[in-house]
Amino acid sequence: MIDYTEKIPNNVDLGRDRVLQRALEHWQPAYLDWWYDMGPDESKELEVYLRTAISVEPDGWAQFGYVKMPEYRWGIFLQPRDQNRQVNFGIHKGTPAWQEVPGEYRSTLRRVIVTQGDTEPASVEQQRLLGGSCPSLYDLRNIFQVNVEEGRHLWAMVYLLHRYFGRDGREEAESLLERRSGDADNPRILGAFNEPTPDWLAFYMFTFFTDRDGKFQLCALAESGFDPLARTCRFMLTEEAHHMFVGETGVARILQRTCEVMNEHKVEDPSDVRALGVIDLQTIQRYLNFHFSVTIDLFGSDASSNAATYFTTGLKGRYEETTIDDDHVLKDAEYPVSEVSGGKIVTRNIPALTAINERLRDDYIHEIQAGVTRWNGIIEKNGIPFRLTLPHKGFHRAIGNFAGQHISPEGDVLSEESWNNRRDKWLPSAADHAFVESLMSGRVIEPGKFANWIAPPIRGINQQPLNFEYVRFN
Ligand code: BYC
Ligand code: FE
Ligand code: FE
Repeated sequence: MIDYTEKIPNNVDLGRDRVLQRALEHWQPAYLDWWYDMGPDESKELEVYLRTAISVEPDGWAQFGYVKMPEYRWGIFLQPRDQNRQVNFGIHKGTPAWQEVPGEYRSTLRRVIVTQGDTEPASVEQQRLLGGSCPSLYDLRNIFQVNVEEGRHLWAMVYLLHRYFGRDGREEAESLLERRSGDADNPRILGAFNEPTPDWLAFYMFTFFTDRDGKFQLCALAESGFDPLARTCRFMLTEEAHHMFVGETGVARILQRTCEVMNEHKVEDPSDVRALGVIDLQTIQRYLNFHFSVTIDLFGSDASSNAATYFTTGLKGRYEETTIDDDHVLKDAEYPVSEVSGGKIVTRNIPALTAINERLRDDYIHEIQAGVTRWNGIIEKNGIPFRLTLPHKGFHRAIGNFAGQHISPEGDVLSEESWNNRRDKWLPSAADHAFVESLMSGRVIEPGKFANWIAPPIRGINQQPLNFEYVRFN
């Protein structure tokens, strides 16, 4: 059970470790300063209908109620410990899971935890201005829910840094509050977390695509032989599901609304669609291309000795490691990866250990494809002959084998010039952004009302009606 009488709610018996508790209580005001500075703009006084974790059990962990966000009870919640848990892969397979950090893996593990932790506040920074253009109170509440939970994910990593990494850990925890998304001098660590999230279509795409990278990375870390990391990530995954729900249904509602308007007015041409105040399907496809490509970069290089080390040493597993039917050591196994050779994309096998990143990316793409198919179901149901497609994996990549190549969404290898000539057909242009922003120039905050460019959701939050006052402006 979670102790809410403590200054920092937790289920790790924080009160018994005074030194750690004091260190975290020292970090807490710095965190709040960061939240005031970089959290949702002009949100301090709003009362938001949020869920808060009250138990770490999978069923009924949450309680709903109005909270001012700076008063949200950010805490430290780990899945309960399994006394018999073992390291399930790599060279230490079969030995008891580690309760302390093995000395020889200290810096590698710290780096992985810092990289994970860095993405959490980055996403809050990326989204901080979106409240000013929300399409409804329901959506405003959802983005705030996502933001407070990303804040909690930062707490989750900071706890590990403070508890297990001593002074270096404390310094890293401070740096996590100092880097800034998109900052020229002190940016966030990974590429996608320095991209702007300028509008709500970008936000829904981000929570569908990029929060799902979060899911897959957390799943891989939830296999870790370092048990506190595994237990932390398991609980974070219960929060992640809602973020991806917000993204998938957000895009679905935009598609639904666009299709309705296209049918009602019998228009197909993107400029006619835009003239009716909804987002044309071609622009949605371009946003999809952008978010998919920058997100699959987050999985790292196709062939990565770092990834091989993480796996071999038991620090980071594969997606659903324990259900995979193989030896979990992968000494002689191979895995196919693609690259450009002689002006064509070719596939060849490399050692499975170095292809761990690629395998996780493929697992991710498989799940993404299922979501895109569900989106297409909406367009199909509306009788419109248009389908969204995932671009080729090599399209618009900055990391791995395809970095520096010019690959079309269909997977053709192009010259730089010919790629540049078609860029605006494939990725959102300045004009696309200007159009989407023009639709979202104001916010809709009357209970039960929705902006013209998005359909209402099927149901409200926690069985509340759609015209519920999800956010109170006092
Ligand atoms: N941008 O050997 P490689 C989430 C660097 S999202 C910039 O392939 P590795 C969330 C790399 O650091 C989940 N740099 O890398 C979502 C390395 O640098 P060095 C976040 C990049 O280590 C939404 C070099 O390139 N969690 O939670 O195998 C909202 C060589 O690369 C990038 C994690 O990522 C990039 N995209 O793999 C809120 C889990 N990619 O050594 C939250 C922790 C690579 O040359 N991170 N580089 O200096 C990891 O496991 C690994 O760091 C990565 C990279 C999989 C990301
Ligand atoms: Fe997160
Ligand atoms: Fe998330």
